[in-house]
Amino acid sequence: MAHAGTYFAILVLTLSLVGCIGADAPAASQVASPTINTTVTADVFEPVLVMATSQFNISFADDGKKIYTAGDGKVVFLDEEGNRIELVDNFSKALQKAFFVDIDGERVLVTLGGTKASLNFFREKGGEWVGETVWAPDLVRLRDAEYGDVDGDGEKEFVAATHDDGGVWLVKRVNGSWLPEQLWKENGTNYTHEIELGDFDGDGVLDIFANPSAPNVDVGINQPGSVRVFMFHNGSWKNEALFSSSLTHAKELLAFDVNGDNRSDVIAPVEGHGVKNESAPFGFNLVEPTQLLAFAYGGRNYSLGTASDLQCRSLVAGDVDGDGVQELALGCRDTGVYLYYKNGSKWLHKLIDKDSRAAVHALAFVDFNADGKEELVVANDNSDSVDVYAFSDGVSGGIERRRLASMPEYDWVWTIYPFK
Ligand SMILES: [Ca+2]
Ligand SMILES: [Ca+2]
Ligand SMILES: [Ca+2]
Ligand SMILES: [Ca+2]
Repeated sequence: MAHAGTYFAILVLTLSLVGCIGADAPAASQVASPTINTTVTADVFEPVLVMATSQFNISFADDGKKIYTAGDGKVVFLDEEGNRIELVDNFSKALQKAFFVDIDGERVLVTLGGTKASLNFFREKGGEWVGETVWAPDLVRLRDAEYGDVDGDGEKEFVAATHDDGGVWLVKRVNGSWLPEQLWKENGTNYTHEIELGDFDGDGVLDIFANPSAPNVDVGINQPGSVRVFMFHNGSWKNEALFSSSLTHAKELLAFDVNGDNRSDVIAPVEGHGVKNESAPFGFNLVEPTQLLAFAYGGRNYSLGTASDLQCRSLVAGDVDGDGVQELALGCRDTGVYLYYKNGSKWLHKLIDKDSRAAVHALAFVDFNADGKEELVVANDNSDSVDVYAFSDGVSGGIERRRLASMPEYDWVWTIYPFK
């Protein structure tokens, strides 16, 4: 990781956001001017995690009621001891995602704006970090994006989800500019929450999974939605609904080969339904639990089990015991974090921490000590911490939790990725 240390020594020096190319480039006054905060005291900072967060500033009304005001969006880099460097982006108040991609052999940090829709790149150039906003449509929230070749022309593109218009977009590079093309649009109030890429039909080209829904409503209240797959065949886009309901929806998707046929399926934690009851735990009587459903090519569907929670909005895959078979971790709002694992052909699950709580409950699998067994990183926004869970003896063995870092009160972590 010596290289990463160098990398961040440089990052601390300077960071400026310049240049805007492509369609819908923002006006100069909209360009971000990120600043750096650091708590790092060591000479070399070797990050292991990159997180996208949104910060809320709290004030109080005359009647004592808390008023939440969105502060700056932040990219937070953490090392193994919980030291951090923060990249503060005042362009968008809530960063929805921060992740690294390889563009022409260059490692680029990509961020998504959640209060002013924007797709931003950060690159190291001649010892300085330079930012570039490549797409800033006249929309509020860019909720998710993935990077891959979904039309089989040999060039990767971004596939983005917007809350506005329930949109699914391609942002393709044409003659050096990143140009948007809208693949899906719903009525102006609908949201698309998540993009995943996987080869659904097995033709060797990545396909797009997305989940448009009616706009967000209160916890436990019905919100219709669908899970769709978009496939590029013979020069044109086709899409179909794999799941559709007038009662419920899923905020999260994961591309994953559930049935082992080497085609990517898509897993959706379809949200539960509750009735408000102030004296019940978490304020609800659960009527329908969250269901972990998987959809495969050819109309085959699978149930991986349920979670006794209204909403579970983070799902990741990793190998906790190093046997080459991936397990799944699911972060739920009120009841904790669950591990789903295969036992023969059956999926079983267990609750690994009933006290971890968060609306987003961002998760990541990371192999901290490179022993082939992945640890689970959990953003517990309720206790303002980032925690690491190690599985000492496989899926049925003990679980050790350690607190990696404390987070500011009222910050939300939206995504966590390994730095590598
Ligand atoms: Ca392409
Ligand atoms: Ca395909
Ligand atoms: Ca499959
Ligand atoms: Ca495993």
